[in-house]
Amino acid sequence: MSEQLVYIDGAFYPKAEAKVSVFDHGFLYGDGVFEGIRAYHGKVFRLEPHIKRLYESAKAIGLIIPMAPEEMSNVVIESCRRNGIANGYIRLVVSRGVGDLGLNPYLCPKASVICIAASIQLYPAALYQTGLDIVTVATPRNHPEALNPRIKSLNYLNNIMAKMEAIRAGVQEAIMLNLQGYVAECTGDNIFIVRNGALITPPATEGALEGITRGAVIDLAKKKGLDVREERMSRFDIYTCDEMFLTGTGAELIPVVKVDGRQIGDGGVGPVFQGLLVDFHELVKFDGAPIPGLA
Ligand code: PXG
Repeated sequence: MSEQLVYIDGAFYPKAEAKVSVFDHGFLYGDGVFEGIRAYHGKVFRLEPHIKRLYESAKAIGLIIPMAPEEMSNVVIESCRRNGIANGYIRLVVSRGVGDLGLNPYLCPKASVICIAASIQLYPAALYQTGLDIVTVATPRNHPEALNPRIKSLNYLNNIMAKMEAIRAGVQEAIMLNLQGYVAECTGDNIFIVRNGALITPPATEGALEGITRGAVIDLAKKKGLDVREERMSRFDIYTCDEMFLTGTGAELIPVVKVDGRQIGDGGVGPVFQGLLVDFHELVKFDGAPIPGLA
């Protein structure tokens, strides 16, 4: 295949020339928002909700995106088309843009839009069969009034610190609690448990991003007739649940079999998870915005 092309502010550049300024406030301050999106079978999965979340994140931080949502959708589709990405990962970034060496975002005249269409593999394939062993970490999820976790901002230090704690503890992922001590989410994934037959996930108000994969799983579970609840969750609920799994664009759906050294359920990958995984793989076959020539 020819060289990867990256979209930056209206034009496509070969990977080696795809550069942004060191004065961009996305780089200097983590001032910006982003989306991680998947393409499956020549279609961009749930593109519209991703674009909606991007614009909401931007609005929440007072960032004006210099194009309409429809145009942004076309940037994503065109990035996939030009790079021949039928199955892959798209990173869409809107940064505050170039400014000076001060915090003031009002001195950045124009936000920058960047789109990278590539591939991703987050966890080794074997972990999807055996399940993850994870821990709760001491780093709490950001307070919503400091930096709301519903904003998918370029400032991921809160999650990165938690991820470091997990890795130093010898596992791959971390459960982050909110400041009240209730379960929020993992560093880049939402949390689901199956408890007494119900599928439960913490509500966004407990400090979780409203994940697109989470939304898809909720839709699929409701279609199956499962009792789905967005409910405050404590570690007790996790320790005593029957099944647990994580959802995210990168990870998709991945089972969890051990938390804080405690076996979850019977220690195996559960039937509710397995059913939803099959449904998810079916869903991505048709649910998406077609990429011309690849769909
Ligand atoms: N919570 C957080 C904090 C996230 O960053 C999710 C939940 C899941 O949301 P989606 O919409 O993806 O279902 C995310 C998303 C990576 C990577 O490289 C991380 C995400 C997405 C794609 C790649 O670690 N996080």
